[in-house]
Amino acid sequence: MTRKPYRDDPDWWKSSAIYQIYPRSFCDSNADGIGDIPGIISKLDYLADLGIGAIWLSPVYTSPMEDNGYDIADYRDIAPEFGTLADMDRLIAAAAQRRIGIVMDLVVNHTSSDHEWFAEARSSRESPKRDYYIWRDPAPDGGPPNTLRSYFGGSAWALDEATGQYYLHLFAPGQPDLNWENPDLRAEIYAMMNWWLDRGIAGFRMDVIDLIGKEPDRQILNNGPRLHDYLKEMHRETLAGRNVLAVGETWEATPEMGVLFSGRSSNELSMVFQFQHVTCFWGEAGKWDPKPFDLVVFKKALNDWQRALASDGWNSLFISNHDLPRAVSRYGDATDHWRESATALATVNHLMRGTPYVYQGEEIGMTNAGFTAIDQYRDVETLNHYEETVAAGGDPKAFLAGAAANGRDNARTPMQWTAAKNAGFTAGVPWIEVNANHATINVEAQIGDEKSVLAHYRTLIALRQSHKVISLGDYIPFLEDDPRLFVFERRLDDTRLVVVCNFSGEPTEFAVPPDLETSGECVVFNHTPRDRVAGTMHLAPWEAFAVLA
Ligand code: TEU
Ligand code: CA
Repeated sequence: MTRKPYRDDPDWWKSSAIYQIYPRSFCDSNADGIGDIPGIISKLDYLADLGIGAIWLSPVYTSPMEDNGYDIADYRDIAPEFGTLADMDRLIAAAAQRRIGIVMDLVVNHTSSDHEWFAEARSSRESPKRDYYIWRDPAPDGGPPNTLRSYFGGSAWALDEATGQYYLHLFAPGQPDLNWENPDLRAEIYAMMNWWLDRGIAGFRMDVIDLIGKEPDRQILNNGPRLHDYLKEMHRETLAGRNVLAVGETWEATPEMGVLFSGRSSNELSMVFQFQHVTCFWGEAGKWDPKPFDLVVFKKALNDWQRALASDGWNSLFISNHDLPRAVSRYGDATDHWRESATALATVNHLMRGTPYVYQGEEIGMTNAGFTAIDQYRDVETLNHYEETVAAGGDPKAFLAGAAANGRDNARTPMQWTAAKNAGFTAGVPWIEVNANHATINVEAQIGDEKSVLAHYRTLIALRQSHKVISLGDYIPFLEDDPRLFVFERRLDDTRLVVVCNFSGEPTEFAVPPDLETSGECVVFNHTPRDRVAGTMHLAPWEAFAVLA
């Protein structure tokens, strides 16, 4: 096997898979019911064996945890429930020994209201830090300055009674938005980023980064006029000359914008997380109102990004994260074809062009939480919207159905390590319920099983490292209007990789287009190994395979 790419290669992230850890739910070392950094260190051999090149660590900084750490009170220290700065240094070093980088979550659209900047800013209108945040006078009737809504429900403006002005919070009231127009604020953020980079981290995942150029008076939030100026400045001041990965979370990015963020001469980001393949299945009332899955719509979203970034720019490939439902529940069939659909989804996701991300537990096919009552939920977004819905006379049952499909806690139940009590996640009482199906879906049950979901992920990750056609080859979609088949080809010089997947629970006939016919080596499969793609093929439910020629 080729040596795993690492930070001695500037493009290491093009042939690596990145593993996302949601620390609160990964592994608890001290029985307080909350996952922590020593717990992560204890699982590094598991992650090394999976073959990943880096860990994206959701926030571990000091925080009152109103939004599980996405509300940061001190960017340069660690929340006590997660550990200490010394633990963090140990994690960086222990990961580096295994050629695994640590990518920190950078949450700089907002801080916690407990951050010292905000305490100073709200102390008086004359405070030198006042302008680090976004303040407006009340409307003539004393109400909020405009109708902007928070993503977590309610007005996006909160009144600070002492100083008589409103501050902007696009998320919870405890998450005041920073004012990126202030150059001193920007300099403080870059200094903090360099402080972390100098500690040896491998890069940043940048939370809602497309919001930092907002113009709240004009109700412009995403992709504000100065966004790209800020990102270029940030790159110059922090990332330039270091072989680090920078991935921006951009909910509103279109494929054209993807090139602006990640193109060679942009000097902004390595890549962005785009969400068109997620939001295309949200209804009129948004995520609480899910639409049924439609493969043609799904392929169009993904294929459009593949096409737009074919010669410049770079894609992130992901089907789940800590804000989304579990992939096998959302896109697959967790009931009747659990293993087949989990492996099929992984096959297409990992074999496209870009950098694949694996969200903790995805590699063992973890499923949605299955919560039916509001008191099972912990997520601020879900709880706030529930209250808002009920207060407005909405139907709580309908809301709970939406939350069961798309609520963020689906991804936040504890990692399922074993069949034992609490899934081996904690010896204490977990902060959120463990999914009952840990009795059958867990790491221990899959670790020695060649047919497991886990083994399939290991194979896919290794293939990317050893075959340039996967990391760098062109992407050519086939049968784009077919409602069941997800088929594409990758090509690099004379090497071809043909990827075929039956995205349905029915046996399906596949009439191979003549220009796709090939024979070679079956490098990955979830049903039967196939070395020929030709004629009319009969695919089993959720069958997926790839042939290298
Ligand atoms: O998420 C941004 C975001 O807008 C969505 O996740 C949002 O929470 C919702 O699902 C859309 O309806 C990022 C983080 O990933 C998330 O965990 C944080 O809560 C949020 O930013 C605030 O920092
Ligand atoms: Ca703990």
